[in-house]
Amino acid sequence: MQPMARFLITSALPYINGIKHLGNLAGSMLPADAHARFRRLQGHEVLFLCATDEHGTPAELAAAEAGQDVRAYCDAQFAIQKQACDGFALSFDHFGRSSSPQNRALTQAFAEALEENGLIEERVSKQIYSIADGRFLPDRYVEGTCPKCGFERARGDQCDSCGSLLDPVDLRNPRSKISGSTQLEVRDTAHLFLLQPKMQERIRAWVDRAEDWPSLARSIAYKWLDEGLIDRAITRDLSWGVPVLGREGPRPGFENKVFYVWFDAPIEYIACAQEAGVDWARWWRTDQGAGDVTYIQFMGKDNVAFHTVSFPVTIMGSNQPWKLVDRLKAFNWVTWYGGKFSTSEKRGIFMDQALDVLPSDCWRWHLLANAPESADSAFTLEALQLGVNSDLANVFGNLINRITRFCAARFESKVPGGGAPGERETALAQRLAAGITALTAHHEAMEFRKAAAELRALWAIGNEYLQIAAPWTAIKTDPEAAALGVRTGLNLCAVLAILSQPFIPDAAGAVLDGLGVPMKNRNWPIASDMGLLDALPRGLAITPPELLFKKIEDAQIAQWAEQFGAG
Ligand code: B3M
Ligand code: ZN
Repeated sequence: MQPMARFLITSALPYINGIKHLGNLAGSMLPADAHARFRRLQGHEVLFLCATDEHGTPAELAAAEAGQDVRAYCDAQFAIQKQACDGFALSFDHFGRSSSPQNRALTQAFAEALEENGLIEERVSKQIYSIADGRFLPDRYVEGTCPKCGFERARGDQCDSCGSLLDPVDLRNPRSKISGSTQLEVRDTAHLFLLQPKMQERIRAWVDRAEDWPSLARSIAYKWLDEGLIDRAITRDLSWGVPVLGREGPRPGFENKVFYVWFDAPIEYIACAQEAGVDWARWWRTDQGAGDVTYIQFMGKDNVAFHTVSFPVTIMGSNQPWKLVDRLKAFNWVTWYGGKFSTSEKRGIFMDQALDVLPSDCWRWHLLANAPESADSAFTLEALQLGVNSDLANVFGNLINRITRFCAARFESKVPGGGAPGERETALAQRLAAGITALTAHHEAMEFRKAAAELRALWAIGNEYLQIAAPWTAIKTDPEAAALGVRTGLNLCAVLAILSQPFIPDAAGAVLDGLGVPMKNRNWPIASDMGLLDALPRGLAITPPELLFKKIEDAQIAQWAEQFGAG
């Protein structure tokens, strides 16, 4: 057994506005969960954190649209998202909220440290002021005609029609998104700027050392460094967010401003550990024990720059001993029938809808086995059907079903004694050992597609073994051989269920319950353990699990295609 290590694992924080779609799930929370489960099964100490990302203009706008106070809106959305995460068996040690008091205090403390270190500067810039609303308007609160293409509902930050990045002062016929008023003028206003160029060399030296990062993450980080970091405004004209402090109370001139959402959101990774009520400094402060922690982050590729450059600027710029990310797993997109999943356009399948039509394990298996690792991955209902019907129902489910039912019918539901392992069992044990070695390596490398392929192959050897051992035939002539086949088959099912836990925890748990495997014996097996196929005590009573996976019928696919607008 390798010595116990400590893993801090975070998933990108889902935005609060609206329940997440399967693309969000597949590109951060779900693989992070599979990895956290794997590391726990190996016996390591894990702290797995996620939270809702609650600040920013989209949250304010969504609350306004729902006619709700923004805090009440966030409370309700948090409850909905938490329930969906529980439904997918995401095993967070804590699911927090970036609007927590802990994050507010920590964000303000980081800003103070950065300012003391000469990395924050107050600057005056020009911004649109709405006379009717009595306030400055952040980019997305201004709408108008795109100066490039003439689209009439372009947002201040970007035109949704031609994709141009815009500055709100460039819009023609600008109006306030809050009141619709066109009584706007350009006024001077102060913002805090983070002087990222001063940190450029330190960040580059750190990325140079980060040899463990996958190439997607490193190349994105270098792209930003090569283009040159820029001074970045880290405050916004909003009321919902972390207030900007001065020496005593609000910072003068910043009474109606808060920190930019991307400034406080990553700090929530730390605050979340504080919210969790654990000894958070042991995980986050290298002067208080976090030096031996391996910190792994999971995220979609659009988040990589914020995690490899912006957040490290905050952390390193504080000159305080915070833990930095060690390994970073970035994902491409899951696409939906040629387009993108989209929350704003309600395109695709959302987490709550998914659970209404299929158990979470079916989604988990399909999404992890097709994780968008080296390229975008196209989601189709037909591929979902195939994965569930052939991998889960025909191969894994069928194996468990056949052997446990046969044991119930012919061996009084008890693990039989009798019969001595021969060549067939030795060959099986060797194949199993090789499979465990490969599967472990894929999990350690966070290669989810490869891990799924290896697991699928191991399920298949179970059926192959039973095909040859054929205890249902042997029982007529050679009860000892039948007993051996059943015992080996049951043990194999137990090992396979243990190995399946990171992917399909519910079904794996049901199998292990049925086989009477106590919790303490569900840990990740050691490949060289030659006793794996004879671990269940002889005479142990088993209960065949209920049907593990129901096949998906063509009619259901047709119905879901209609319901979710597929094709
Ligand atoms: N809220 C999620 C996204 O871009 C964004 C991640 C924050 S991680 C600190 O999908
Ligand atoms: Zn345009």
